[in-house]
Amino acid sequence: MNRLMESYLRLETLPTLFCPGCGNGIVQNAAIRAIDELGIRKDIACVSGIGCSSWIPCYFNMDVMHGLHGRALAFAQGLKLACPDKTVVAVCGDGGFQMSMNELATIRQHGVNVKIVVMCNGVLGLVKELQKKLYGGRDSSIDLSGSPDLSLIAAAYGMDYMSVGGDGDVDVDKTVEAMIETDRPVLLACAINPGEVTA
Ligand SMILES: Cc1ncc(C[n+]2csc(CCOP(=O)(O)OP(=O)(O)O)c2C)c(N)n1
Ligand SMILES: [Mg+2]
Repeated sequence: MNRLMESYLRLETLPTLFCPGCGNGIVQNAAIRAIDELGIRKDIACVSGIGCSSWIPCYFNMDVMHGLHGRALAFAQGLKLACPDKTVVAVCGDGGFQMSMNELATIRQHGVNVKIVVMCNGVLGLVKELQKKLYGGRDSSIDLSGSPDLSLIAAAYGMDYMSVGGDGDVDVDKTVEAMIETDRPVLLACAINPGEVTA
């Protein structure tokens, strides 16, 4: 692990629970590089819900909060209203995000400048992982293939939209940086993989 990652991660919490090849680590590392590049470690706070991707900020050695499944957007707004000088980022799984998409209306109505990262692996990842480990891989009710196009959801709520991972042509670090620097609410969709559970 390089020095930058060592200084930003809570080493006692490692290794991460991410499955090999899932992509959560790629976005996590890009976020660390972007935060370091912008010099905003003390000015940023990350809020998450429950799920594999919701662990992304939990490994950060800075202001973070691990919330409840589907509640990251609500907590992020409360935090932003209480601490307007903070850059507030909500990290959501695609399952958790869809449990509270209605929060986008509140964000719009009150002009709450939060950044939303949605990790799109197309499944309820943590549940899939448990089913694989405990129930011999018999998947049940974890498929999110009916999910909506998040660019249209963002547009419907008048929110800026960014994406990474879809065409492999986007610089993840620069996109995360651009999301943080934009002075409006942003929805960043990260296309990732379900990953391969090893244990
Ligand atoms: C209110 C509530 N419902 C269900 C669960 C069980 N649960 C834990 S993680 C999870 C799925 C998370 O999926 P997603 O948000 O897509 O994140 P991922 O694990 O794929 O990154 C579920 C349903 C829970 N913890 N709380
Ligand atoms: Mg998911």
